Amino acid sequence: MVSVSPFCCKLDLYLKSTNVDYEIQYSNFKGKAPRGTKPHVVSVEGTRLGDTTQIIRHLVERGGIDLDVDLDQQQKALTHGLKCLVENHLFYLGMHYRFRTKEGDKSMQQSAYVTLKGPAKSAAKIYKKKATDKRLRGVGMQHWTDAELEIAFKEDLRTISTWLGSNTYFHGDSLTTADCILWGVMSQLYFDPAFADLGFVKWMESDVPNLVRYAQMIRAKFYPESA
Ligand SMILES: N[C@@H](CCC(=O)N[C@@H](CS)C(=O)NCC(=O)O)C(=O)O
Repeated sequence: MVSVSPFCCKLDLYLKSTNVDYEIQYSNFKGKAPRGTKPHVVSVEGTRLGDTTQIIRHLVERGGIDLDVDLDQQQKALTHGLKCLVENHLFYLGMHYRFRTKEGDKSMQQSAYVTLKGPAKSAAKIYKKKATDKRLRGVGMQHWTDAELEIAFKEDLRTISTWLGSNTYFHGDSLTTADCILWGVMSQLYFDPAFADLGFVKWMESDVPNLVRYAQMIRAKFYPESA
């Protein structure tokens, strides 16, 4: 996958599907990120922009392709609902599994931390664990039990699966911003080995097979090199 960050994968699919000319630069640190989060972009004029929603809005306002131009009000409202669920709820549950479980830690060792060595690696792990605790505290999830976290995680995925139904893309036959949002999270939940080790991939295959089919379709179409 392009990144272990769902927001980076979301933005990557948006840029790829709207034919923006871009180059990815990886960093373990946030550097000069204007919103303090990854991803951020630097325009050809040197302007730095952060937050995927703001970046996409900025590009559309500057004449970029608006993937949502043909959506009606109800579909736009559903995209907003999906975004809130994915980015303000499911994302935190994913963070829990990635940074607060041994399966998540093992997967990070093999991917994101792979370029770090010795003290830098330990520092990154401690920082991530602390940052995750802080972010989960902010949304009231820090002290949820394992069972509560799992119920919430599965409920989110069942809801998205119901919305998706038998559609090819989230809103039907064409890719829209909703797909960038959904791919962002599915690129992690279905393809990161941590979620297979936690037993969630098996669960997805039996309980939300349309989401699995969807994730495989997006990967085959837009990321054939990793399929
Ligand atoms: N609303 C932001 C959220 C971005 C975000 O939370 N990114 C995470 C990485 S997935 C981040 O940078 N967390 C802070 C950190 O890693 O220190 C967006 O849409 O870009």
